[in-house]
Amino acid sequence: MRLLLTGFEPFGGESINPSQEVVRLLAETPPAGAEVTPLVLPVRSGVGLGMLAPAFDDGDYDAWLGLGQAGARVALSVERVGINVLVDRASDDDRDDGPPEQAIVKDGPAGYFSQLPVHDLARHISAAGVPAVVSNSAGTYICNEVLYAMQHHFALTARHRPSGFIHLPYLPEQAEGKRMGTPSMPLETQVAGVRAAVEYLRTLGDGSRRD
Ligand code: PCA
Repeated sequence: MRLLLTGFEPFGGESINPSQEVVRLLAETPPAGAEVTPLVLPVRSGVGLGMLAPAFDDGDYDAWLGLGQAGARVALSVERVGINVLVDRASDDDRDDGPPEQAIVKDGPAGYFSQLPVHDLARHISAAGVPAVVSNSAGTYICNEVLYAMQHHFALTARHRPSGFIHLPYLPEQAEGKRMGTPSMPLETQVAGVRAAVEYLRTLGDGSRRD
């Protein structure tokens, strides 16, 4: 299985993003039977359709797994759905009705499910000893955008690819200095969890890739 594994650059004043570290480490020592190509994306709108989808097509990968940081989470969160909403947090537009929001794809479907069996995947990660849950919201920022954008891209071309998204907790060094009780998870544990996820994707087999 040839997997495109993506993470994100640090954002929101952080100097590290767990997804970037996990992607790097897993690409260095991938699980047997998986060829892992790492790609670290900038945290800005438009990156899903503008950068990630073309990179996937260029490499003609069998599968895509996106990773990103979700600081409030206590476990690896296997995302069920991407919705057609983008809230531009980077905007400094100080409006009474909150930050401006827009559709990711104008007149696009309201949402797309991940093309992964999310419960089985979360169970598989948990069985490897790493806390994992199914999440019903990937938020309304760039991680949600790339999940939506990739499924839209596959839908337009009627392709089935094992593809989905996992949110990762903060690393311990990120939680330090934040509000007491801010959850975090050591990097080795996060890597073990994503390794289990990649192994699970591999067991889905090449037969799950359909054009
Ligand atoms: N997390 C953000 C964007 C990049 C990242 O790592 C999110 O959850 O949308």
